[in-house]
Order: sequence, then C-alpha cells, then structure tokens
Amino acid sequence: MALTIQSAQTIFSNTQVPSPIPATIALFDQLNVDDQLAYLWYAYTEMGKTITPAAPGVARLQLAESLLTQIKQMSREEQTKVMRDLASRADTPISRSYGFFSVNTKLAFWFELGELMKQGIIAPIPVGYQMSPGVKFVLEATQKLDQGQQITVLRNTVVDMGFDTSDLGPSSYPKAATEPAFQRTSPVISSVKIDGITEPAVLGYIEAMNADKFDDAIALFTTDGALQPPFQKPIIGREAIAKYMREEAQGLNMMPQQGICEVQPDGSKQLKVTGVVQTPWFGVTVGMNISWRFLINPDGKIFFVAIDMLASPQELMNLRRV
Ligand code: EQ3
Repeated sequence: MALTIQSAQTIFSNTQVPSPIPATIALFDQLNVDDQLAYLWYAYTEMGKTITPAAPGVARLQLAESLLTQIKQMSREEQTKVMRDLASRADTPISRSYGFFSVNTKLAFWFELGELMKQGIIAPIPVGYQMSPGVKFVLEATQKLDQGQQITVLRNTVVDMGFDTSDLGPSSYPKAATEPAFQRTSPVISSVKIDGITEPAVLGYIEAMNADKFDDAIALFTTDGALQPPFQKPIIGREAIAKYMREEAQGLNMMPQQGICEVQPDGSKQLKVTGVVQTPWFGVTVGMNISWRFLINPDGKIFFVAIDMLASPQELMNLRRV
C-alpha cells in the first residue's frame, strides 16, 4: 500500500498528550489588542528575570533596520499605533513589510523594539494602559508552563503578527539573498546515539541537522517527503523543506535521548524518538522537550517526520502505544 501523508500524520498519535501551548495561545487570542501587547511585555519582562534571548547579529538586524528607523522617528502615539496595527494584523505598509519577514527576523525586530522600550525610547505599553483581569489570567496560565513552552508561546504570537502576506506573492521589500547565520552556542554533537534506535536515516538526520548541513538532511527524504513542524501543517517536497530549514532550523541543538522502532508488514518503519532541543535564541539555558515521529519507507528514506512539543518531561518516556 502506498504511504500517504494523511496516514503518516497519525502514527503514534495514541502516545501523544495534548500540549498546553495552543490553549494558552487561544486565551491570548481572545484579548483585545492593547491587552495582547501588554501581556507580551509583562510575560517577556517576567521571563527576562531568569532567561534572556541572545542579541541578534548585525546582519539580521539590518533586515529590520528600515522599519526600526521609521518607528524610532515617530511620536509615542504613532509608535503605539504601529504596535497595535502589528498585533491586529492590519493592512498598513509597516505591517505588510513585517509580514514578509522570516520568523527569526520578526523575533529580531521585536527584540530590538524591546531594547528601545527598556531604554525609554519607545513607549513600553500603550499610553495610559491599565492591566485587565484578562491579562492577569493569561499571565497566570503562562506561569504554569515550563520555559520551553513559554518561549514557544512568545514565538508563535510574534510570528502571527503583521499583515498576512501569504497570498501576495514574493516580497518587494529588500531581503538578504540568504538567511543570516546563527552563531552556534555549544559544540556540535557529532556522534549521535539514541537508546533503542539504529535506523541510519534517523541518526543521519540528527547528525546533519546538528551541523546545519540541510542538504545532507534533505537527501535523506523521499522526493515527496514531508516535515511537520510543531502546530503546523506538513511541509511537502524537498525544496519546500529545504527553504523552511534554512529559515528556521539554523543553529538548533538536537539531543534525542530514546526511541522505539516498529517495522511494518510492507517493510516501512515507524519510529518515535524523544529528547531535548535548544534554540540559538536561548542557547543552553532553555531545553524544549520534543518528540520526532518518523515514517521511513522500505528503501530507508524519510517519507514523513513530525516534530511535536511535549506536554511535560514525563512524556519523554511515553513511547509505547497502549
Ligand atoms: C517588546 C515586547 C516584549 C512587548 C511588545 O508589547 C510585544 C512583543 C512581541 C515584545 C517582544 C517579544 C520578544 C522579543 C520575544 C522573543 C521571543 C523569542 C526569541 C522566542 C524564541 C523561541 C524559539 C523557539 C520556541 C524555537 C523552537 C524550535 C524548535 C522546537 C525546532 C524544532 C525543529 C526540529 C527539532 C526539527 O527536527 C526540524 C526543524 C524544526 C525547526 C521544526
């Protein structure tokens, strides 16, 4: 029987525990725009007491520079309006330009705005703002999450801001030919050992990803293979996966710990691997508990891999179907 992405998506689904991240983002989505901006400010400053993101490199900030310069020159009311427009995904020139940014450039843009807010150059939260009970509620929900989950909530809310440019075709906004590189924060883990896993495609995938060798990782996929990032639809085909990896997977440290492999009657294999991933934004200070669910075809190629955020560290051991 031919493998399909739809059936691949369901492998090991009965070992999965719903993550609290979408529920927290759903609470955030219900806040009004000023409350959303305030929530992000309080969540970010609270989080900053224990962890802070690494400053983005010069090349990365250059991509956001023209917007940042425009915003710095505005009055406080205008600055607040820009932030409201971004949060409400309004169709304005700035919100459109932001919508064309890659995920990491969006994060860098807000990182820099946050610095300007701390310095008092930009109003930190809307002028005259009073914290609402709704904001308190979402902040309390956020405090119950572990740090890896908290940074995922922040990341995903930032990524969703700005005008949705997906239907607009390629950007007319100047963009670097390639994504600026992330400096690796810890040494590359070269020899990969995963308890319970000897599958070459899986070990090769982790090894290549840990060295940002995306072409090597892509070569392990079937031509119609797919990668499904956390809370997203599958990205299908080698070219699309390669583009995604260059934009979003640079500098990640993947530390798989254990896994399980089940051979199917047609010779394909289903594997679930759990472990920890670190993002270059926070380096070794934040570990995210994740799982990879691989479907390997009978020729040993990756037909599908889903990356899921785990609900709790206990879930790292949750490999067997019941
Ligand atoms: C200024 C302030 C505070 C207030 C204002 O009102 C509003 C905003 C938005 C503000 C600023 C907020 C800022 C600066 C937030 C910054 C957040 C950051 C830097 C978050 C970074 C998070 C990174 C994460 C969660 C990365 C996760 C990566 C994973 C799980 C990667 C998984 C992958 C694996 C394992 C693969 O095998 C394939 C690739 C893939 C990437 C899917």
